Amino acid sequence: MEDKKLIFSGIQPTGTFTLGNYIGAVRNWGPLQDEYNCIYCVVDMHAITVKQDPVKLRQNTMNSYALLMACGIDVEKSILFIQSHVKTHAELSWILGCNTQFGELSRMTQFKDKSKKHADDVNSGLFTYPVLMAADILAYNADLVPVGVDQKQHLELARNIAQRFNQRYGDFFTLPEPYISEIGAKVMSLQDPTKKMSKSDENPNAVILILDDKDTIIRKFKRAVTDSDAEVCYREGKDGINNLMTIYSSVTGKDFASIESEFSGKGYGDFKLAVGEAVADHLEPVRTEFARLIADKAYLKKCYTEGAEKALRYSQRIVSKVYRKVGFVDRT
Ligand code: ATP
Ligand code: LTN
Repeated sequence: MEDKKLIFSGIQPTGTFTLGNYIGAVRNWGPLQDEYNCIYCVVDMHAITVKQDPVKLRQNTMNSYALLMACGIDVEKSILFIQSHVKTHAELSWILGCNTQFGELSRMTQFKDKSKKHADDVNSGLFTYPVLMAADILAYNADLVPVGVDQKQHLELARNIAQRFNQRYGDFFTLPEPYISEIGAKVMSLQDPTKKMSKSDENPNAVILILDDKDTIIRKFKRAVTDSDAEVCYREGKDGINNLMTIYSSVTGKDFASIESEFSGKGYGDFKLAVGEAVADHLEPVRTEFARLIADKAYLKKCYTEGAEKALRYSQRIVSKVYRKVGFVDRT
């Protein structure tokens, strides 16, 4: 790999990607490939921190892999792989876990939220989830991690773990920086615009899936919760409209001022329809490319096998050095 900064990011195969995953994270990953060395990963090991049906998990993992490619990740330019194929992540996770405090993990808001939501299964994997995430990143000594704003706290923890390791064993890990887009870092639910749009939302109308067809997308936007005045403008308290404006801006490239003038004197109905059409048109090529890729399982397999080999080769060098640093005896 050339001497460029290294990007690492991952996404869980917990379902089809939402418009939030797309705008906040995945759509930004493709354009980074020319400027940086990029490593991207479908984090199936993270997904099993909440109950998964094995058949669906396997399907969702394949779909997620193909979706990342359909969203512009080029396996010739980047390393794209499935987390469970690369054993170094779990190995490093154990060592990092021994350098992470119980108190630090207890403060993670995602853990608090998810343990409330899955109260019947507050397993230790859910608790140590951020340690595995730190291992994903540090196994490659990544410089930058493009994510939505909800992952910022996990990244700060990854930096703290790296820093602690460096203090204890001597400077080794790069401290990773979050890379968060200015617009669309938190796309909100269409049914409750104070809540993040999430793959695991039970209400299908709250979420746009990037494989939804045009009619579905338009119907969901038409039903989006807004407010009782009728002015399309970005203002505090207008969470629903602010969210729609953010979405519209990020798929059309128009700024808020031009969106406001485009819809001045028009009602919310016209605006919602325009947002729905713009999103559906924007996602059309992703849907088409996904259908092509998912039909070619042999090609996908070749891609993820090669991706895993490259990722293992890369991370093995780093994790072997970590083993030596902590005092494990060389096997050979
Ligand atoms: P789940 O509901 O299963 O927790 P999720 O929809 O939150 O899943 P993740 O796989 O946890 O998705 O996240 C993948 C990436 O998408 C992360 O970088 C995350 O920050 C980003 N992301 C998730 N939801 C949003 C959102 N609503 N707006 C912006 N970015 C988001
Ligand atoms: N926790 C992340 C997914 C994730 C990730 C990573 C993101 C797992 N490992 C490493 C960036 C870097 C989430 O999106 N929920």
